[in-house]
Amino acid sequence: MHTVVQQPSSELPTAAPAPAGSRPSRVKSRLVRSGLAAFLAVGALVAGQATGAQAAGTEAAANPYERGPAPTESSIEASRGPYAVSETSVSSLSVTGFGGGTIYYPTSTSDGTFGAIAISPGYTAYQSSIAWLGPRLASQGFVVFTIDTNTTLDQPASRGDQLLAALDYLTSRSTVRTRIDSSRLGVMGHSMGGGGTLEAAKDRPSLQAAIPLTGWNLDKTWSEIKTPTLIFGADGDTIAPVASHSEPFYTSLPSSLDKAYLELNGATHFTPNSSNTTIAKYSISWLKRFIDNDTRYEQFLCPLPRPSLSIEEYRGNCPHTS
Ligand code: 856
Repeated sequence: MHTVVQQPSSELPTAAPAPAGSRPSRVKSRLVRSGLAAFLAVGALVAGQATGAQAAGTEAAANPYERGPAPTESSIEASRGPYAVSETSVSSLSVTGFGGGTIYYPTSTSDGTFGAIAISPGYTAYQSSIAWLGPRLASQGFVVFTIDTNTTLDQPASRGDQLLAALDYLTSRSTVRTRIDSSRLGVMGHSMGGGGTLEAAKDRPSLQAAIPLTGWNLDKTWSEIKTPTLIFGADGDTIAPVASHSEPFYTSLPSSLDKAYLELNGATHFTPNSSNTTIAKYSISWLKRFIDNDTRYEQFLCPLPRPSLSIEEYRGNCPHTS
């Protein structure tokens, strides 16, 4: 059973899409070359001269992908963010390449387009097992697609393909496609879905963020990945022990890549199956930083979080400021 809280209207206005092929991490350099940037720079110059508040030519370009108010520790720990969320169910009978799912999205069309994320459940599991992430992340300003897989026994490589098929459906055919910036996409998944998250990132380097949650994969080497990746492990995981899964995954990622490893304290393989403030807080920060290029969230990622009641260990190389 599904509830359509609100169907989006395709007639409602949306913001102009991002320039084709643009990547948030390269926003500044691209803008500098563009006519739009020249216009903005002249505007900034004139404004600076008029007010005397800004030296000529030094105004930074605003981030066109920033959504929502400035974050605080409590805003990223809260059970809901600033955006009201609607949802719509996608039948498995209406799609190919994955098993359908539920799309959670900000109800408002006043803030332009949003980045989007597909999330896969684990072996033998359904979208219900990761459903808490739908409204939790969408309310912060993302379109979130929690999917079912074709069969619950599908392996990580297949789950990776299915995450990509779900993103393609989301951006090309779904009822919310006009609300999405198709250049700003990410993937997440639990267990074998986390293994699939790594597979998807390897196969599609244009993805802007990847987050495996207690990921499971027989392949331990991911040096080909170009996508900023945050790996969650759990200290008490006996199904995907960190020593043979999340830790080697993290270590194998290139040191030149924006990457991080967060080992949850007092946690099990199934901790990502219920609402978890630590998973939400750092996932939101990572998605905002790399899908929205929103450096306001860097404060939660750098300096690296210290061990705490919820964090057994954190490793990372800190986002390189654009
Ligand atoms: C929830 C992944 C040999 O591999 C396993 O036993 C195994 C078991 C479960 C999962 C998984 O995805 O669990 C998530 O169903 C591997």
